[in-house]
Amino acid sequence: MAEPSLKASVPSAKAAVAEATAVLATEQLLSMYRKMVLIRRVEESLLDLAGSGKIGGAMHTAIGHEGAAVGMAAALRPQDYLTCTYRGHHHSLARGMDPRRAICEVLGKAPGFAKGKGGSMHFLDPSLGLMGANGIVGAQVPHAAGMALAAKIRGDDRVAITFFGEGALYQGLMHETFNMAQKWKLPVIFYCENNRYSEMTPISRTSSVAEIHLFARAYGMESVQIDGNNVEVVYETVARAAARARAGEGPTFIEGVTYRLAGHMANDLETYRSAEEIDMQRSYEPLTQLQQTLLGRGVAADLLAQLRAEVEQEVQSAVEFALEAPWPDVAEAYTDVYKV
Ligand SMILES: Cc1ncc(C[n+]2csc(CCOP(=O)(O)OP(=O)(O)O)c2C)c(N)n1
Repeated sequence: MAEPSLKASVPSAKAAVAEATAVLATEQLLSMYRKMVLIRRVEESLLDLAGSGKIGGAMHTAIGHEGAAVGMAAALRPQDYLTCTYRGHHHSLARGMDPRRAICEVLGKAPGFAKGKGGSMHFLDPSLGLMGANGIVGAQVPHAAGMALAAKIRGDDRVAITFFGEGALYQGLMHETFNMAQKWKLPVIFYCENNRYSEMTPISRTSSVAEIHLFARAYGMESVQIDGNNVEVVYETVARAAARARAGEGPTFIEGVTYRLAGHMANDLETYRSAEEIDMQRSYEPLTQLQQTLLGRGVAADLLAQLRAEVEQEVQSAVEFALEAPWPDVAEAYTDVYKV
């Protein structure tokens, strides 16, 4: 089976959201670009730290997925719920997590948002609507549906969005969730970041359908495949899905086709794909696409370079802060721990 081509998906995505929101102002796009550069540089720095042995445990980056996170954050309200996978740094940073506290958390340092006890795979901050990343493939999806059910019962017009990879679609609990979410018309958005690999296995070897958003149609759910690397398309599609959810029209399944430019996890040897394949994807990746859009709108290349330099400084100082930050007190091992 052929893998979905990012290029081929673009026209259908544009058509699918034709009636959606107004075109984003250049100022908004610049602020999205800044966020995407920030996420990219934080994750590249984390990979460097992992390479030098400073990070314990597994760490998954989302380099190449920034369009999904930043488009989502711009389209939703700050109080809307979000759940995601172990690959969740980008969603959290896009929703406004302080990079210093994020890096501290990954390093296991005390100023981390979970006092360094959650680490890379358990990002959360309820004050930002981040209700938890999850290391169990698919587990965060019914959680989001539950939050959507709670919002519906309370009648407070909050929406829940949940991110997952295409590999999660073969878990039974996903399908149980899709069925009930559609039946109960829950205000939830199912966003699949289809990066075309589940760990080291390409989608051509795992999926029985070429366009995986079609799984949702079996439950009568509205679904669409989009270019997940185009932040404007992501923004428009999520905004439209959120408007449907708030209007009581139920869930939407979005398949955002993307590509993971780094390994499945830090120190992945990447023996399962070629350097040519990765290089070919660089012309479609989210930062390249948005940069082209901004230059096309007459934004000066110097302004973009200045913005990148500012972000560089911010990330470097966040890394220094985290490296110098204290470790948690030993007594912390006994706090926030529950037994049943
Ligand atoms: C229930 C469960 N089974 C297996 C694993 C091991 N595992 C971790 S990541 C992963 C691949 C998931 O691929 P995908 O859903 O496409 O997400 P991606 O990692 O590409 O973002 C697997 C099988 C797990 N964490 N949980």
